[in-house]
Amino acid sequence: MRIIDSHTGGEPTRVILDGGPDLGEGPLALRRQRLAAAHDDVRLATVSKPRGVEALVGALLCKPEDQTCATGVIFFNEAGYLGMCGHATMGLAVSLHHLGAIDLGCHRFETPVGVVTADLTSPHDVSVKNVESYRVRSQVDVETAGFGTFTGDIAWGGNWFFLGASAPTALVPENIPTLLDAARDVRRSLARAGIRGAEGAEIDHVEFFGPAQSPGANARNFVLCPDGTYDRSPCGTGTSAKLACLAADGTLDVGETWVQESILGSRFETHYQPGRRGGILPTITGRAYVTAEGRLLRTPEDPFANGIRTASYSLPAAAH
Ligand code: PYC
Repeated sequence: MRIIDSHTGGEPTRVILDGGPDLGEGPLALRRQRLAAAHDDVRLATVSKPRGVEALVGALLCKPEDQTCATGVIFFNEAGYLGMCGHATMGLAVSLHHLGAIDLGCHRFETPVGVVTADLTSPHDVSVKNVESYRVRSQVDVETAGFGTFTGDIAWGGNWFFLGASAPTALVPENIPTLLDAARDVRRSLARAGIRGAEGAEIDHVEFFGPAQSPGANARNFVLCPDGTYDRSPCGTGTSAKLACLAADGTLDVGETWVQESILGSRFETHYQPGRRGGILPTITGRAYVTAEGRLLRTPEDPFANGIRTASYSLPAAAH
């Protein structure tokens, strides 16, 4: 499989350009199901060890159903499949431009949860107009086994998030191990308590917030991803969910800028417009850089040809 790697605010993306499985025709959500059912080895071979790096998000290009889109794309990580992925959409746009496949300007990408737009304003700068984002519950108490009770909101930004009002410790890189433990505890506790997103969807991302540490930023976050690792970027879908909560609380106006800082200090600049179904349409702007081009090889005799399955991301099943 021919691949191109990039990072967005420190968070890696690997785009599969060709050599992936034929998923046939139909909606991207259906083709994502076919990928999961019949070709899950492709996901693991791409993002897990020995070829992948921690936190890597894979992006499989597919023919779009909507002919106005530059491409269709299915995002995944070591734990499974994502709905949308903000940082990876930026990585995808920058990578396709690097390869000469798209020009600077606006491009539509079809994802399993809807069409998003990437406006490439330089070879590295991208503004993503995400799918409609909304909050379903506010001020939900989650009692954890090891970190007390967290109060937070539940919102959709292309994936499902629990957005904790406060963090268990300061949001600095030295505290990442504690933040991971606490966020995993919240995720397990949400599952155990049966707290879910719309239509019973699992909440597989947990986000903590704290004060910003760089001038001009509004807040810093820490985001636990479904693979049990943390997002090095401020998380495009997580920031979309955050904007939906701020909008629902009436604390951020239409068009007003919100600068979200990640645990590493990388930043997304954002704003929103009203959505059609009562939610908001977020625009998330960040920078991505290409890091490698290559081919992934699978040798039939290699016992790890399809990646190494680790248990680190089977979080909801873990018991205390
Ligand atoms: O940027 O939306 C995002 C994202 C989701 C998981 C990792 N990054």
